[in-house]
Formats: sequence, C-alpha cells, structure tokens
Amino acid sequence: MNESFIPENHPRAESLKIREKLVKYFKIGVVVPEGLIAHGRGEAFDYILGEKTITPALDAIKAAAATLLLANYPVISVNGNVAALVANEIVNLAKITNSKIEVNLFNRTLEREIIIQKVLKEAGAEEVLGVGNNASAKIPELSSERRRVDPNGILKADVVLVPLEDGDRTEALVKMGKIVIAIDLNPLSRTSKSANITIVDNVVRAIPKLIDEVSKLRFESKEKLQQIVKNFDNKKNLNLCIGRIIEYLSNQAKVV
Ligand code: PTJ
Repeated sequence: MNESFIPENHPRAESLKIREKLVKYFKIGVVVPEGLIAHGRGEAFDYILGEKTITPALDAIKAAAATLLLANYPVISVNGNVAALVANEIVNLAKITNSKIEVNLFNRTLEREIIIQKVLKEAGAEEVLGVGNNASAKIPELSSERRRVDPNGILKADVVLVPLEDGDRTEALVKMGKIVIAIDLNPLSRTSKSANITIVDNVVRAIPKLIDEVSKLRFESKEKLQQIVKNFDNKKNLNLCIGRIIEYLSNQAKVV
C-alpha cells in the first residue's frame, strides 16, 4: 500500500485510517463496493453514538462472551469488511473460544472466498470453512448464492457470530434455531432486531473488547455464565442504545 497521507494529529485520523484500510482491501478484491457503502452507514451511526463503546454495548459484549463460552459448536462468519478490518482479532477470538471461522459472503464469488481465506490464513487461521465446494449446504428460505453455508460450519453451529450481517440471513439463521450474536452499529436494523444478542458498536472496538471479556470469563462456572446470558434482554438493550443516540443528539443540539 502507498504510504498513508493521514497526519497523526488529524482530528479524525482513526476514522480516516479505517477508510484507508477498506479502500486498500477493496482494491485487491476483498471488499466489494457495497461494503464501502455499508461502512458509510455504519460510520454515520458511530458518529451519533459518540464513536466509543457505550455501556449497553459492554453489557451485550459480556452476554456474547458468556454465550460463546457456553456454546458447543460456535462459528464466526466473516465477510469482506470484517476480513479487511479485523482479521487478526477474529483469529484470536476463534482461538480462545474454540470457534470455527467460515467465509460467508453476501456478494459471493469464488475469487473473493479464496482471497478472504488467504487474508485469514495470513492472520494465523489454521482452518477456514465455507470456501468453494465446501459451502455445499443451504440455509432454507434464502435464495441464490447467499444461502450457501458449510456443513461443518454454520449449518452445524449452535452459536453464530455475525459481524455486519444482512437482515434476511440473520432472520433465517434464527429460524434455523441458531443463537445469533450480531455486531451492528445500527440499532434499528433488521439484523439488530432479530439477533439474540446485538452488540451496537464498531467491529474494530467490539472484537478486541469481546476477546478481553472472554479472557475474563473463561474460568467462570457454567452456572455463572448461564446467569449472565439469562440477565441479558436484547430488546431492552437496543432501546438503551437508541436512548444513547437521542441523548447524544440533544446534547449536541445545545452546543450548536
Ligand atoms: O463482503 P460481503 O459480500 O459479504 O458484503 C458485506 C456487506 C457489508 C456489503 C453486506 O453484508 C451488506 O450489504 O450489509 P448491510 O445489509 O449493508 O449491513 C451492514 C450493517 O453493518 C449496517 O447496518 C451498517 O450500519 C453496519 N456496519 C457497517 N460498518 C460497520 C457496521 N457495524 C459495525 N462496525 C462497522 N465497522
């Protein structure tokens, strides 16, 4: 990649670096143009969430960590944006939660599956599911290429982590009886509303925090982990996130 043109003291350096990363991975075919648009929507929500991990998101992260630790066969679903932004972190999370990693694309092509697999392997993944003919099973109720999943991955999973997923597929996974953990900056999206646990936060902050939380909880008893999950209410949590946006905007309205 060309040297970065972003000055370190730029007030929006972090956000610009993320854009730069996505463009770099767009140029090599990992990210699709739609992924850049989806990121723009995410950025807008991040802006009105104050660009930090809010307390309700921390509660969701704790419930997600407990759910992953309780799972029998957890799978982390990876698309282009996720591979571009947090490949190393996904590999670390998979290792400490004993999760499988599956490439699962909205805009599926074999070339993209292969290059995303390469990015994940370079980040340290030993096994990457869902590539080529390995994605031979189908999610019922979904049409076209979007329905393909790996019989040794998402099809078999009891818990699926879907960072940046679309609403149709989240709903279909829930209907299949999977416990779905979503990461989505938009608390109003169908994904957010239909997942069992939604972390309303940027993947670049949420995944490292999820790793920390798993490290904290990994030696806790099964009962304690079950209690954490039981105490979590996704609808209530999403309402708290929307409340935080309203609060943020009304505070801004006072200073403008
Ligand atoms: O790589 P592919 O082919 O699988 O395509 C990936 C995209 C993201 C294009 C595809 O899954 C898609 O179209 O997703 P949607 O339906 O646009 O949903 C993306 C959601 O993720 C939106 O609600 C965004 O607000 C949110 N989002 C975007 N960037 C981030 C994010 N959430 C958390 N962290 C982000 N960095």
